[in-house]
Amino acid sequence: MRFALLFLFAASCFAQNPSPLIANPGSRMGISLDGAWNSIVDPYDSGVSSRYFENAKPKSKSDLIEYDFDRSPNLQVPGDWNSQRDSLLFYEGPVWYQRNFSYRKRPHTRTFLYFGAANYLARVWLNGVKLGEHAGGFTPFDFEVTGKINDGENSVVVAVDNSRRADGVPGIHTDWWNYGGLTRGVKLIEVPETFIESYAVQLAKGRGDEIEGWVQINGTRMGNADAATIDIPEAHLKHSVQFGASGRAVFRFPFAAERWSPENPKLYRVTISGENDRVTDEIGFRTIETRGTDILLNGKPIFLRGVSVHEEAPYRGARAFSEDDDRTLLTWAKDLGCNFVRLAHYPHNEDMIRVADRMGIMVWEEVPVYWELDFQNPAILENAKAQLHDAVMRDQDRAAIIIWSIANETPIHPARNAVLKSLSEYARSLDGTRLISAASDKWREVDPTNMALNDPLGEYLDVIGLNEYIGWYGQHKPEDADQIRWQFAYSKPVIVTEFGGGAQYGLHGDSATRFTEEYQANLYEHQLTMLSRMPQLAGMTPWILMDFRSPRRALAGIQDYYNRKGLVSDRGQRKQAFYVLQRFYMEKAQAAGAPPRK
Ligand code: GCB
Repeated sequence: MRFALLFLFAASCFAQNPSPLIANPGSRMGISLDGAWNSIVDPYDSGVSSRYFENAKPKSKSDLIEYDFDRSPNLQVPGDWNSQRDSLLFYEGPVWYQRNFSYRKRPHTRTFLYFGAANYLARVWLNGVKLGEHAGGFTPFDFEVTGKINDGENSVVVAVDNSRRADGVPGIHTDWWNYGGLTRGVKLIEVPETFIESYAVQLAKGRGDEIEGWVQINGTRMGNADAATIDIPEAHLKHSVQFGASGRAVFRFPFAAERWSPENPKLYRVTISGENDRVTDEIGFRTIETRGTDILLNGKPIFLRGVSVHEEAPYRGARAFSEDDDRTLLTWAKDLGCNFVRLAHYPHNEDMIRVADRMGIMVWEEVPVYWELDFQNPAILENAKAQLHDAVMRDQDRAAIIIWSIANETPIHPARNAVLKSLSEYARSLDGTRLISAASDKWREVDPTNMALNDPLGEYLDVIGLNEYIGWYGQHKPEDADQIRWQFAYSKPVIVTEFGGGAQYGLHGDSATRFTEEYQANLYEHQLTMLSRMPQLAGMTPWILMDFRSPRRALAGIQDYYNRKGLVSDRGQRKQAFYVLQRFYMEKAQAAGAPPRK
């Protein structure tokens, strides 16, 4: 009973909106609502009782209304609020956004209000009527507004609250900036009455010569809809399949695709049509699997030359959101010699994955199941599942994504083990074509030169992620790494998903002095010596490409609220360690016979 009540409470707190999540929104008829929105900062959360959502105006001079969106300052959307106004840099709490827009209704058209992301909790009203709520700061959501939108003038109000919460995912503690706001774009999307909601078109697992997938339609004519057609004109391929009663068409057909790879990021134009709707996408085809301790891309072992990346904008200390930001970060990764990035610690914006697809960079995508969460609370698993679901639905057609990661550095205990087991099973049920992983830092020192990772989570994963900071945190010096050996409880491929140390760009000294570029470069030298001897190593994503804001990093004059473990500063300056890793990756690439493409 107690459990049932808890669950009900949890479900109502984190109710994901019931609206279908429209895939590939960029290909849809859309009206952008980006730009300047009016904003009211509401630290005492009084906006609901004061009915800000009505956007009311005094009707007479004696009317008392204690807010006025029109006279309130603007915030740019997309964008976090923290970097737009000095007084909001550390702000955590609700901020109300409002804007007017005019709309022309069209017959036989359904309209959705689509948000790329809002951190963390968003409550949304259209013309004073509540559309719903969404929890989770990094995944898209939409609301159908077909019967609610006015033909003419409209007002949309969104209360975005980035308060950290014990029942949230992530929870109270993170090592990144809690950027709040409408951090990604907002738009109206128009679709036909019966439309293609989502689809998966990928090479079948273990088969390089067959496409496997499904198309889901949504609408009034689902029961008697026609066939779905998958059309790949360049390959003269057209395949039709009947929709089932639930509006789903499942297919499998032969296709000898030219494979997507970092050396040849080939994308095909694919058109999916059904009923009166059609969607076009650019899709790459590749296989990804493991064999023993190897990761195989298109059937061949590949070493993942990676780096970890936060969704932090180069040059401006803000949440990244634009294709320009994405391209800058991925170009730096490519210059470093990478063929792989770990997009930590939450789903980055959709364009990031599309740019990676085009640039030929493989991607590890992650959900923010990070550090200690309240794993006893059933709401945590439901929330994590919802975020994973929405990330998979958004990105499942991107060849670049090879790994879904379900967690980072979570403490070992039975409730956590059970939650992550469920989450791994859920990930496989959503997408059986990719590898499942998670990063663990729960290794132990067997003796001063032998380290062992024995996290029971390993049983549920295809690939083991190891975070270790030898030479930075703990007693070891960077040089100690030369003697250290690793053993793993599971005979699976290992990616060292984090190692590194802090350095302030331009700070020089000897290699024993913390925060100098020399310290960091020396640490990388010794780490790379150690990792080269790691028997199961299939790749690495050192921490991290670029310095990023973090409220935990207070050391004045050096950190100034930035985590300085970047290989590149937040202004794009390359530290010495960048070149150490670059040399290592160039050698790796040459040994594999595939020099990295520029
Ligand atoms: C970690 C975390 C990462 C931190 C990093 C650090 O283990 O996974 O989010 O930023 O260490 O710099 O301490």
